[in-house]
Amino acid sequence: MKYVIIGTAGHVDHGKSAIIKALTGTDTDRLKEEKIRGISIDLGFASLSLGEELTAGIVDVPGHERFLKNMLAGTGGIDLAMLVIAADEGIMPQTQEHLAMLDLYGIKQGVVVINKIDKVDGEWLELVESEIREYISNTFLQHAPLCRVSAVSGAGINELRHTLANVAGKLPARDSKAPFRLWIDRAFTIKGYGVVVTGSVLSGQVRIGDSLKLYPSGTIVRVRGLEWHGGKMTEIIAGQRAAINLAGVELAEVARGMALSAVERGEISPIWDVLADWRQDVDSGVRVRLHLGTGEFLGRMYSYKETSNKHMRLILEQPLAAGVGDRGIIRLYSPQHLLGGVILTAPGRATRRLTHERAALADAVVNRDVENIIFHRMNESRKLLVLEDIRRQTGYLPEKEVDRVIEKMVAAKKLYCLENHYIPTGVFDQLTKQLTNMLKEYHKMQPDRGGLAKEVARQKMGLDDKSFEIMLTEWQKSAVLTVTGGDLALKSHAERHGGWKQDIAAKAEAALDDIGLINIDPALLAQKLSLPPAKAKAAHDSLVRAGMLIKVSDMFVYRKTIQYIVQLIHRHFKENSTLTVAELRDLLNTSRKVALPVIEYLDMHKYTIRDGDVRRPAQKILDLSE
Ligand SMILES: Nc1nc2c(ncn2[C@@H]2O[C@H](COP(=O)(O)OP(=O)(O)OP(=O)(O)O)[C@@H](O)[C@H]2O)c(=O)[nH]1
Ligand SMILES: [Mg+2]
Repeated sequence: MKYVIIGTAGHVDHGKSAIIKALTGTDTDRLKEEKIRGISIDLGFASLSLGEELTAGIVDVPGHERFLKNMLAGTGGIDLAMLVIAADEGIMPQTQEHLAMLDLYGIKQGVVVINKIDKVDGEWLELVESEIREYISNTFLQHAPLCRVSAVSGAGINELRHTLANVAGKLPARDSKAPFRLWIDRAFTIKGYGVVVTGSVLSGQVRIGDSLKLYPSGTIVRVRGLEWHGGKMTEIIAGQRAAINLAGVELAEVARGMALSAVERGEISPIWDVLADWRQDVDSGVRVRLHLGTGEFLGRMYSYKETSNKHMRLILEQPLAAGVGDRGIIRLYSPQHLLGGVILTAPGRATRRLTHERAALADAVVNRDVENIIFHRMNESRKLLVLEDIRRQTGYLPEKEVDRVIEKMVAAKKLYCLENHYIPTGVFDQLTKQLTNMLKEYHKMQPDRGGLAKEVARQKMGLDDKSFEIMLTEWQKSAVLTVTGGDLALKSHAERHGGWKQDIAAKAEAALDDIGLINIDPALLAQKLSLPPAKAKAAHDSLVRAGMLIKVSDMFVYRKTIQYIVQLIHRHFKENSTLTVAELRDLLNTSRKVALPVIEYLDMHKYTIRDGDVRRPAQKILDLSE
């Protein structure tokens, strides 16, 4: 069975609802006020069987200009438009306005219906029909079939049904393999069931028990029950109208204009880049109403500094959850004139310039060019992305298609795959080059340093932690660089520097083995190892990092010297029960200024324990005695 959604359109009172009643028997004007005033105010719904293999869900919209907002909410998700024009009145303002809206929403198929033929004579009818034909000749309805009916007498209704079946039958079915998506057009509670929402399923399918994401809040809800035109279902697919009983949400949290989405789909942002199709001149900064899905969203439109008003940025007052390629209608905030339509190309970025990448991305979105949508989004993000992230950037395109394209891009070396993360090869090569140059420069400036601190490099490159770590692993694997103690070095430098470091350590081993040398600062080291002063600091640092020099207060003491000192005081405690600072000073043949931090170091490391003005042996010394 194929399912399509048909939407009505046309001027107030031209007989949209009457035709739906004649076709389906359903009165779509369900509100009391609609009955009293004799006009449609809100959306109405019906089901129309168009054959054994084809069923249409119908969204009947109001024609009165005051309820245009409702018309726009109903029209966002339709496949096929039925434009109704009363024979006695002909083309009227909302006939024109609705037609423009349908066009901007990207609706491609329609049927034109001349209604109320019982009210006019044949001559008049010919006149009206030719007027209509001329009017639609340069719109998307130029090849649309035209039916003459009377909803009251029933004349032409069967022909209309056949025509609808014919046109709808040729439409490609909505993709039920794509991620699930539905814009909510009604929300209410039913006693004993709880919250129920209705809407047209734009893509994908939903089953009882599924989890869905409610946008824009992001709340995860569960599908407790499903109905299709009043009948209980276990599954509903794209093109059907659905009533969904939801668990995990209160009525106050759901309303028309929100959407239900497959959990891992949809991007949410208050700023979106758009491609606009204007029907009127607009100034940058204009306050607008965006109609998208079933919602109306307030915001402002801004032009990019360097372009015409084709590429624009939409800054909304609330975050909008949408997918790339979504189409919306733009009206002036007040008065609510139609300004034009937009196609969302991507959530906005913090720049007022239109980058080459963004312009190319917009083209790709309009052409539904999956590979280039992926490519340009990834190029600008400079991040490693997992499959989920990439799929999300493709809006509600079918997952299988997206995955296939990614595979193809990896095979063609357009994308590089690192531990299940992806990055455009060009971007990765650029980053490799950037880091290599940065290290080259650093090694030139700091030849005696082991390398550049990892964190400094990461920040300079503007990469997130995770991406940087994964790339580092790759760079180490491919021998671009080495990582030692948190420092990055080019392989050649690391080898040279490693040799030099070993050299220093070996020399230090011999030269520092002297109890007389307690505080070893870079100057003393330079003298002992005969190093030029410029290299002394780096050599000193490397000995500290290697643990050969130990920081004792603001002095640096050779590791072996500390062992000597421990032995000295161990011997001292064999004959004395206490040790004073002055005694240690004499034992070490040094000054009080040196002896004091040493004794504090011994306290801290549990060789000695302080008792008033004297020290007594602590555990580690006592252990030595045994
Ligand atoms: N004579 C005649 N009257 C019709 C015909 N179709 C509709 N009407 C009448 O026209 C009036 C408006 O019809 P609706 O079906 O409510 O018109 P609508 O286009 O749905 O109007 P809105 O939803 O308010 O825009 C009603 O009084 C209908 O009975 C027709 O074919 N012939
Ligand atoms: Mg109506």
